[in-house]
Amino acid sequence: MNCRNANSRRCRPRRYRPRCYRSGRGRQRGAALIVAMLVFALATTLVVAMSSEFTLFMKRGANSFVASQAHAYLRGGEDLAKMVLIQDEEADTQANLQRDDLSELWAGPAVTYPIDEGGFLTGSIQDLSGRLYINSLNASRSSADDGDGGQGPGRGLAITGDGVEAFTTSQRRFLRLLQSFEEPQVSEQDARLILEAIQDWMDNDSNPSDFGAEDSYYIDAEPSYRAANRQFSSVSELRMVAYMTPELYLAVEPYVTVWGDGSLNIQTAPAQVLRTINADDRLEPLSESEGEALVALRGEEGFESVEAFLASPVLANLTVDRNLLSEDTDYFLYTGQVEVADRQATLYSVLRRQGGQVKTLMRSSGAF
Ligand SMILES: [Ca+2]
Ligand SMILES: [Ca+2]
Repeated sequence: MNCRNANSRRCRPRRYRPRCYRSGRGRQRGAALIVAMLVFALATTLVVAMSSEFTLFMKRGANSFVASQAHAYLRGGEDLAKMVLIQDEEADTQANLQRDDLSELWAGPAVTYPIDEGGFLTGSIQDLSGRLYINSLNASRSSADDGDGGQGPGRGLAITGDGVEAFTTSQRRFLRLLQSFEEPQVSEQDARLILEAIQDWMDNDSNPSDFGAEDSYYIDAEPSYRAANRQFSSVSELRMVAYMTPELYLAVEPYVTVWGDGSLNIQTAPAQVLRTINADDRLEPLSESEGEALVALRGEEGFESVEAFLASPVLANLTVDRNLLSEDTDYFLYTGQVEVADRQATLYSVLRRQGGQVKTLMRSSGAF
């Protein structure tokens, strides 16, 4: 190069350029990479979130479908139970004998049906009149023992310390049931307290009886609550009543009901309930062996009649109130269980049979 003119542009020394200035393109490429990574991360997050949402949506849909399918099977089982009960009523009418005992088809063991999708449907029927009806426990003697099933408006008596005659037939049977368990053991005095608390729970005032319990008692509970001041709508309400321990509730629950008219079907009642039928002047239950003897005497075919039941060796020498004893029923419990897609569901249906029809009074997957 000819550099005769030092000022010539060509002859000027090159300017020093900072190194970082020289790598400007590299910086831009780095920034672009970071942006690309951010976009990728964002997109990945969105895809994962959408995938989770979609999976959740699919699971919800599948759960809803399986639940609907399970419910449809259970309702089908309930319809089948109604058909069986209507057939029984027709057979009773033809035989001119209104009677419901454990030899009849409806009372048979649970039948299990396989279902197409895999899994099963099973169902059974129980007589709710084989249990003690607790919604008559609030009735006074004047309204309960005149044959109205204890559903009169009368307030129960203040009973703690009263004699046996103060109690209605239903109340005596309930007091005996409370005392009939090997575990937990309940004394007659404690049984009276529980009965009194039940009466306060059901009556329409907030004035506690001598040993009962009203709002003033339950307000101290954690969380606090109030007495219902109405009849029980579910046996599970008993858990809320004063002095009813969880252990005693579990013992009592299989033998009581809120459905019925107060009559007790001697043909279907289990031994524990039959033990509540004792001499009128006794508040203690029959012994365990006496209860088992009554079940053995009943056999598969049942007692010939209520009179034959009262004349049985266990009861023959006792004065027992014939009132509220029956050998037929209008109230049944259908229990259905189904398994679909490895998921199980249960349905309890309270059924009332009357005049050639069976109506569903309540459906529940839990307490009834
Ligand atoms: Ca029948
Ligand atoms: Ca009350």
